[in-house]
Amino acid sequence: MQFKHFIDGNFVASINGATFENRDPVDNSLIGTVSEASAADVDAAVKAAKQALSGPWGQMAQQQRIALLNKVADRINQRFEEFLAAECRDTGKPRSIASHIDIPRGAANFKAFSETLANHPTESFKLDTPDGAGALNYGHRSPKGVVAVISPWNLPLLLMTFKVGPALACGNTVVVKPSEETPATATLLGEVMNECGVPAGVYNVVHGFGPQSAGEFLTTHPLINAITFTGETRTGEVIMRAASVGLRNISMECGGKNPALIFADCDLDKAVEGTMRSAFVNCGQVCLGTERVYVERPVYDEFVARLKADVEKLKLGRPEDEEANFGPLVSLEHREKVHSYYKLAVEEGATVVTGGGIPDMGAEMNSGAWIEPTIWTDLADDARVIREEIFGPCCHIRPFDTEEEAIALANDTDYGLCAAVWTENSSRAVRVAEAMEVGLVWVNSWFLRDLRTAFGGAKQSGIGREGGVHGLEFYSELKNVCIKL
Ligand code: NAD
Ligand code: 6OD
Repeated sequence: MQFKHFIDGNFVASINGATFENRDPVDNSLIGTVSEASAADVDAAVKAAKQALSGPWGQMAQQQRIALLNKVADRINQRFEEFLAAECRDTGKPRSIASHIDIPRGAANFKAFSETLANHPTESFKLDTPDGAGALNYGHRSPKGVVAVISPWNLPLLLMTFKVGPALACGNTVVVKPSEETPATATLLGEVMNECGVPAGVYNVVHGFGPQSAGEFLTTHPLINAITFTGETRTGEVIMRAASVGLRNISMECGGKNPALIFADCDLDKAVEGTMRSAFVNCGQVCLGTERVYVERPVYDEFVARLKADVEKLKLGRPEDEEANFGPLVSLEHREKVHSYYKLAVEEGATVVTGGGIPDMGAEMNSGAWIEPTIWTDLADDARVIREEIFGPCCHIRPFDTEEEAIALANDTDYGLCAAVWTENSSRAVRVAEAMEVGLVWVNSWFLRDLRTAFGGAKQSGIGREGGVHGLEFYSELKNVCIKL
């Protein structure tokens, strides 16, 4: 297979012919080659996006634009199987996960943000003036212009469309730089855009890496008006520096080291099930995933034993294996990083409750990026494994004795993306939720997402909020018009 850039409505190879390999994380076999954008390719994409702003897209009435985006959502659903196969091949994730989360949400992102925009009122204020006639103020939103979308590999279509949906709904044009690990669904979306009649240049894709490659060329391009990024905090810092030139707007969704707080008064069945999902779904590669679990002492032993038992029931296997609910990590490189933390945990004095190594997957899959789901206990609060984001299928469990202690432990981190609180006491639920220094809190649930709500992180987990009307704030320029009557 060959994954080309999608520029101005056409699939094109790099001007200099450069490519890189794309490998299947299940067995490290070659999926295909991907064009690697040079500065000239990125320039062509950005200029196409700029040009499209003054073409039919720029003239289109909001209702027409919204109708087109609804068509895009429908077309993703019609080509569901192709998107599903592409996403599973790139990431190795079980079909059962991608078919319930990644692809439906990839389509829903186009509908939800169109609806939000269509139903969002603009503000208006009548002002008294000394002559008694008054003045009318009203808010008018226009697109920001060309938006650079830099996305990661863990939920490729979902996280990319979470940004492309509102960007296009607001009338912008986009240049997307998907992760080098997962080029397929962003490319396939180019076909869908053409099939739906989205004008050329509105949606562009350039492939490549970060530094001195497509990511850097895109974020430093002077015609980019805003940059929306999802990925690691350290990458976010680099992109912020690039955005500071020309004072371009940024939206940053970055890393996390998210806590779960399990109180003795919770429904333990639900807490175990929810923590299982939050720590291990998608092989732990979810920014909202739980890596630190704090359990009130009376239920600590039982919780650890039950989570261990459930983890040991996970079935590792290929995406198409219907029994499998646990795939490989995204790449051998990421496996190396996660495995280094497994070794570090032991050096730092952890008790390995389960897992901790690389599983034997048999001759056909042993060259893939497999890793065991892992639970630790007994680490000190300042251990690196407790403080640094691992982004793998692992968590550390620690007991606590009081609500105050649990809150202090949960907040003792540089990150602030989300927290999960498990308690049947509603007063405690509100108290603890409001004390969490994060952008999102779930009480007695996890990753229960309503697209109309704000999404984003506190502290080093990000800057700004997207989702619902909050996305409109970032993706449009609000102008106040004052009319003297
Ligand atoms: P990453 O930061 O390595 O890469 C993300 C994207 O940035 C990729 O497309 C990459 O090519 C690009 N990039 C890298 N360096 C760049 C540079 N110098 N200039 C421009 N672009 C550059 O992240 P990843 O490994 O793909 O994803 C995992 C990380 O993403 C984790 O830290 C995870 O927590 C985070 N994440 C956060 C959220 C969220 O919503 N907060 C969601 C998913 C993932
Ligand atoms: O559900 C969402 O809207 C969202 N942005 C999820 C992010 C998951 C991170 O891996």
